[in-house]
Amino acid sequence: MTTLEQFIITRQQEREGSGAFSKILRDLGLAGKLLSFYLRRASLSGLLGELGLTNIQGESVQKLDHLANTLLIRLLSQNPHVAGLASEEEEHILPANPEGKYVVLLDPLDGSSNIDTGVPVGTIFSIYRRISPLGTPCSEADFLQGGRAQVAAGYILYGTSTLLFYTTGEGVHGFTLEPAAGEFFLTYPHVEMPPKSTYYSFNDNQLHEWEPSLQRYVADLHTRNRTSAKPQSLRYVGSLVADFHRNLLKGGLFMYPGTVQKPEGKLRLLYEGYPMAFLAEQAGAKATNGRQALLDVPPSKIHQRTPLFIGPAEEIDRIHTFLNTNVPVETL
Ligand code: AHM
Ligand code: MG
Repeated sequence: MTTLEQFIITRQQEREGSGAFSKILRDLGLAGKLLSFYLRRASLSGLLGELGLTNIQGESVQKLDHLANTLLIRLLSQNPHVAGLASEEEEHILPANPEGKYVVLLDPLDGSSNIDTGVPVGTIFSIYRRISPLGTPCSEADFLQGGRAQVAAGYILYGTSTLLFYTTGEGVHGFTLEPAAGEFFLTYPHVEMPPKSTYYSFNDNQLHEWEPSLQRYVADLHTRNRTSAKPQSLRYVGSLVADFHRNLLKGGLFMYPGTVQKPEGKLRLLYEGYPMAFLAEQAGAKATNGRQALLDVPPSKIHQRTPLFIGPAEEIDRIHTFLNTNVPVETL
């Protein structure tokens, strides 16, 4: 049995790393343990419901959103290796330790609409090596390096068990929290997404607002299902971490496209898009904005939004064929 800590330390020794990066991952694991503890008792501890504040995204802040954000920021800003943080819940970047080598981006509690109902939610993280000079306060440019510059990304899923999945560019590895021991154990080494889609996950309440070529793709998906020996099933939780995680293990497409009104979609490029795209590519899958690989989309601001298409290469390529050519209706 390998604990997260042992796994991180072994990898650090192999790379002759300084240990700085490992300590950040360890803190993220600690935050995961604490948040898992609070979430499981939330309805008993008066932690459900709205806080009465609105965040930078214009969304109502839930008490647990606030708790997760505060806990992660406190924990990580005490870490001497963290130069600064950016959070979906914070308007501006938060400089931490000028001597730190890394910056961390967070979606502290993803799936806010599910928080009060006992449905799985998650924490998403992404880590970059700073580009501003050591010894100075970090700058926004450290956070806007683009998806390919991520040195690590991952998520913690608070579901039937608490899982931590991450990548440092050497595959995706998953750990399960054993609450009795208070340790994450390696349970999913080298995760690959199955190449065939078993599931599709999207909220189609705005389908009439999607571009016609994407509506044609959805019609194609249903048509294939009518004739296929193995039709794909709809599964949509409404928590990106949970939806992505299921699709990662079982093979499935997740998409959150833009609409005529909001072509940029809902999800955030830095806090949700890039980290999930890094994990997807490392698991042999694809992630795009419908036009290009998401990791190649240049960022211009920290709270930028993006359409997101993520899943097995075959399914994503099919979507691209629809989006980028005019597939005649009679082929459907
Ligand atoms: P959040 O960060 O405020 O929780 O919003 C992001 C969430 C994702 O987890 C999920 O994929 C999506 O919003 C669901 O949106 P919708 O309710 O429109 O289907
Ligand atoms: Mg989110």
